This record gives sequence, C-alpha cells and structure tokens, in this order.
Amino acid sequence: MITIDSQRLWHSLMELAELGAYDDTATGLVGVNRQSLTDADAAGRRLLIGWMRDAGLDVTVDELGNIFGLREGLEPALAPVVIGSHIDSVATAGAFDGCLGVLGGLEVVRSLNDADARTRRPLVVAAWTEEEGIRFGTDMLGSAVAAGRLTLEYAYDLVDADGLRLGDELVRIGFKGDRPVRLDPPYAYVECHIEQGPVLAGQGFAVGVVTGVQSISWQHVTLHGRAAHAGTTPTELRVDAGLAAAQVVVHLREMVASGKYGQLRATVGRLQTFPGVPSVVPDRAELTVDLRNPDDALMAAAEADLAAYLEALPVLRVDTRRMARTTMVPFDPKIQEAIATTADELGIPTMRLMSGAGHDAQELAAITPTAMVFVRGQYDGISHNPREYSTPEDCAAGVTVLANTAVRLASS
Ligand code: HGY
Ligand code: MN
Ligand code: MN
Repeated sequence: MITIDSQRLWHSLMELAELGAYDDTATGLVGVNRQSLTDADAAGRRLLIGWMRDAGLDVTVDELGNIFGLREGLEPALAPVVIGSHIDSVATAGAFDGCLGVLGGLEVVRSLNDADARTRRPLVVAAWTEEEGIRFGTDMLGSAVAAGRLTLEYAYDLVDADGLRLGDELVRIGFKGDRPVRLDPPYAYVECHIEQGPVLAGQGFAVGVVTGVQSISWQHVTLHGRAAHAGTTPTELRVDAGLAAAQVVVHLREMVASGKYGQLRATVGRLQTFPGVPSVVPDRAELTVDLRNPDDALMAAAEADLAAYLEALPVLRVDTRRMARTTMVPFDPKIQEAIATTADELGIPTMRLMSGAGHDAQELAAITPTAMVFVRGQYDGISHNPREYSTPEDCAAGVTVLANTAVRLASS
C-alpha cells in the first residue's frame, strides 16, 4: 500500500496556482487564468517539468506540446500505465481543475520514490495541451490528437480571438516538441479530477468512481441582421440580430425546461453584438452554444431542434461553425473495478457517477482501458469559478486511490 504526502501535494497545487493568478472582482477571491500556450501556461509547464525531473522522470514533449514524464519499470518493454490530466485553465478558474490530476500523478511518483518501490510496468505522468478549449475553440484537443480523433494539422491551424495560430503559439513558448503526437496505446489510463459538481458532496462521499462522460456539442453561431438608426427606424422595418440572439438564449432554456431532451444542459457562454454601439440596431450577433447530454439520441434531437429554430429566426442569414463534438463515452468496467476495489481496501467509501464535465480520459478511452477517480468539491462542487475548492483531506484521499490503483495496474 502506497501512502502519499498530502502536504507536499497541497503545496504543489498552491504553487502552480500562483501562475496566472488574478484578483477576481466577481468573487473577491484570487482566481487562476492560465489559458493554454499563454506565458502563464508556459511558466506552469516549465515548473511542472522541473518537478518531474527532480522526481527522476524522463521528460518528453510531443508535437502538440503534450508533456510526458516516464518512470521506468522493472520490465521497460511493457506498455505503461499513464496517469494525467491538464494544467491549462479557463479564464475564471480555481486551483484544482486538471492540476489535481497532473500533480496527483507527480505525487504518485514522489511517493514511490520515497518508498523506493519499483513497479513492473513503466509509469507515465501526462499533461495534455488545451484541454479546456477556451482559447483555441476545441476542448480536449491535445489528448484527442494523441489518441487519433483529431489531426495535428487541424490543431495547428486553430486560431484564438486575436487571430494567433495555435501552431505558432506552440513555437513561441518553446513547446513544439519532436516526440510524435500519436500515442502508442498504454496498458491503462487513470485520471484523478475534482468532480466539479454537487453529487459527491450531496451523497456524502469524498471519492467517486467515474462510469463515463456525457456527450458535448459546441457550436459558434453568427446571426446576420441589418444595421439601422435606433431612433428613426420603425420596429417593423428592423432586422435586429441582437433580438434574435436573445431569442436563441431563451429558446435553449425552454428546450431544457421542456424535458423533451432528458438531462440536457445548454449554455451560451459568449454573446457579442456588432457594431456594439448604442444608436445602431445590431447587424450581427455572434454566440457560442454548449450542449451537454448523457444520452446521444437526445443530444442529436436537441441539436436538430436548435438548427430548426435558427433557420426560422427573423434574420437575413445564419452561419454555424462546429467547434467541438463528442459522444457519450463509457469508461472501462475493469478499470472502474480496479479503482473501486483499491478504494475499498483502503477503507475509502466510493460511489459510481457519470461525469458532467469533459475530460482527457474520454479521449484516451479510445485507445486504452480508461476510468477516472473523482474528488469531492465544496460549495456545491462549483468549478470554472475561483471558489472551486477541495479539502486537503479529500485531495489526499483521491490521490491515494489513484496511487494504489496505478500500482495495482502497473504490477499486472
Ligand atoms: O468543457 C468541459 O467540460 C471541460 O472543462 N473541458
Ligand atoms: Mn478539467
Ligand atoms: Mn475545466
């Protein structure tokens, strides 16, 4: 049984959270804004690599900036067990989303070093590029390319809101590595992550065994109206793109409330009108639509409903662009069982639950048996908000389960 150093884990989490720290006026807290391939992310990457090297890991960086720290096993030729997550963040993040999984993986290595223990299989700690997808528009990007769902060229050509190209930003921060991006299938992949929702806290569990990830649909929608004078233009002569955008937001909430689409969740995270001045009726509105659904058929029905609604809007033209789309991904029952059995042997009660958020694990599941360990969040599990918080005890419980599950798998 491997014991981890909870203080060392916590200290690493708090130190990494300083990179990209900002004063969040909405909450009065210090948040984290460490978006992928920014200088803050580059600093976080360098800090992580330094820690990996201090822990004796052989560090490689692939063509998309995915970072791997290899700990050799007694039988180096065997396929490794990979444990990881991401250290890029959304613009209003806390200290835990993604980081708990990467630094938890590092803590597993540090603890094995302390115990002078060697696993049969190699262990690899991974940090995936652009998991959040909020800078370049496609989430789980680094892991999706590594696992083969998306191409490297697609990733390189993504641009951010300022027109900066992902491939160029990778070069600029010095993280365009030469390790081929397509990952040889590991023996298994296990990711530890905060739940980012209220289920574990509501049911009284510190740790959860994740059964799968719900489907995700991201679209960018542009509504074209006609610019006109706000004072002289009679209402009946207007083609108001701003009004149409507001109608889309309300319709999405009505779709959710209708119950027709099961546990659909819908979010318009970005909404901009143009030219964006007081006395001109908007001639363009741009918005992002994020749909989530644990049921693929109901997700498809919701997307069809939205498409029909957009078509019928009183505007001149509607343009839609697909940003991201993943189906519901079930996790491997054997890996789930390994996590649950390990937690049981540790005397840590667990429950099974579906993930509401997307994770790199859903991409790795395409090439290797995969599952996740969830850690309870406080304050209804709020996340993508600086109030995101998990106690040192709960983080330690989750990483202890991760460590002993990884050792269990790396010994088989
Ligand atoms: O969007 C998500 O669910 C994750 O935070 N990338
Ligand atoms: Mn995450
Ligand atoms: Mn996230």
